[in-house]
Amino acid sequence: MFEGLIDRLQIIKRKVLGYGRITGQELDSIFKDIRIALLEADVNYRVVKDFIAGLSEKTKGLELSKSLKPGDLVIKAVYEELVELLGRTTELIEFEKTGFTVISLIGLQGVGKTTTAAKLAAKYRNRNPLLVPTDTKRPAAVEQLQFLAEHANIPMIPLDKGDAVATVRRAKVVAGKKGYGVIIIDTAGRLHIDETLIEELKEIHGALKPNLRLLVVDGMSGQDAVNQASAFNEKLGLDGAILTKMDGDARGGAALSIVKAADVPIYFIGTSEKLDGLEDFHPDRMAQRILGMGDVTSLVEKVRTVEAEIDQEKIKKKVMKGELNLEDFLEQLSAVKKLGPLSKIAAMVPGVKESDIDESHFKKMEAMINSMTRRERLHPEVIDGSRKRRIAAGSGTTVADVNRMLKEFSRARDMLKKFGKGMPMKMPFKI
Ligand SMILES: Nc1nc2c(ncn2[C@@H]2O[C@H](COP(=O)(O)OP(=O)(O)OP(=O)(O)O)[C@@H](O)[C@H]2O)c(=O)[nH]1
Ligand SMILES: [Mg+2]
Repeated sequence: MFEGLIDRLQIIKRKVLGYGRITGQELDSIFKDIRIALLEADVNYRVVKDFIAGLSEKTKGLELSKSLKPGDLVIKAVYEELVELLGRTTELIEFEKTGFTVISLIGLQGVGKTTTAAKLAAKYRNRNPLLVPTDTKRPAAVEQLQFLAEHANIPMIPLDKGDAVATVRRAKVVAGKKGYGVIIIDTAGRLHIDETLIEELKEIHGALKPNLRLLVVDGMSGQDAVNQASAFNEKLGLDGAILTKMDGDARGGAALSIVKAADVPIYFIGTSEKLDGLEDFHPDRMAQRILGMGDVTSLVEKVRTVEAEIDQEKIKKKVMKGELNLEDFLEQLSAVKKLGPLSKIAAMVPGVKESDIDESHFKKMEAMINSMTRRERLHPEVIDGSRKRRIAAGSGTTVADVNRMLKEFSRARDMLKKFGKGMPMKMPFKI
């Protein structure tokens, strides 16, 4: 997967890490190399343009840190842009808590819909899946799904009177009666996206509304994947994509373009013809793979640690000037949360019992701050009555909760300012 791109980026990486100093001239040459590498991997040119713009933005303040080599910072920036390009976070299927979750697999001919339907069913075997064929044109299509279903030992509903819509209606009834947890619809493919295909899919989706409409695309199809995704997205509305045949010589274009250019997140990748050849898609791990595993992970960690120290210094200064805002607080909260449950951490402090800590209090605060606009976080004084009502509604709290939180916040900020000098950074709220 992505061999050509990986090789090229390795060469660029070595060059970048070798620089003792990086000025505008070196950066321009690095950007040029990266641009070529991405274009050769068949990444969409607009995506490449935005990638370089993002990179250039991220590398502006390079001279800021003295404890890091400039090359480290550039590679970390490339890594972060790559993660961004691939969708940033891992997409997880949100299964219905009661009843069934419907997943519809759509896509052009031969991209791997039927194979992926069986793979998905096998992956979520413990959720009691049911496979549903809807390809009425090609008799072999149903046989293929039947064969895979038997092989995987997953139930499949037969085609109802050769009618796709009747079949999904029946699947709905059967699933309700027998308690199937996931309905996976395998749809018919076409050589091109035409009106009959779209109408057929609309009818199927009208009869059984999918929780997830996933486009299956051939990972080797490069930028064409973007065209397919944009067209299907516009006509049917997509929730995500599955990229198949990534075990082949996919250059990277499809995976690296589809999220940004077609606004479709990647849920899974197909990595073999076999039933277990379906992997969750992790943007960060994929970016590590593309940039050359191991060393990139430790490099990024190192840069992040130094940057976190710099941030802490900044926060301390803000505290002393009484300039702490709710955005800083939210950042602190998430940083602490990464360490584990707050109650466990606080319990390490002598004299504090685990039961003294009210986790829900922090969760509430986080929800409230998350429901604020950036302006409100930076300048809490603009939060008036109607903003408070909106924040309360958005975070599932009450206006009284918002008032309490704001009051606690300003009291803590003022106190910290008074006593801040020489004091270590503490949670600005009582626990
Ligand atoms: N190597 C590899 N082959 C795959 C993968 N996914 C599917 N295939 C193969 O691709 C071919 C087509 O797969 P199908 O599942 O029949 O594709 P389809 O989209 O259902 O095709 P139609 O129903 O004709 O539109 C088969 O030979 C599969 O074995 C994958 O992730 N890796
Ligand atoms: Mg098929």
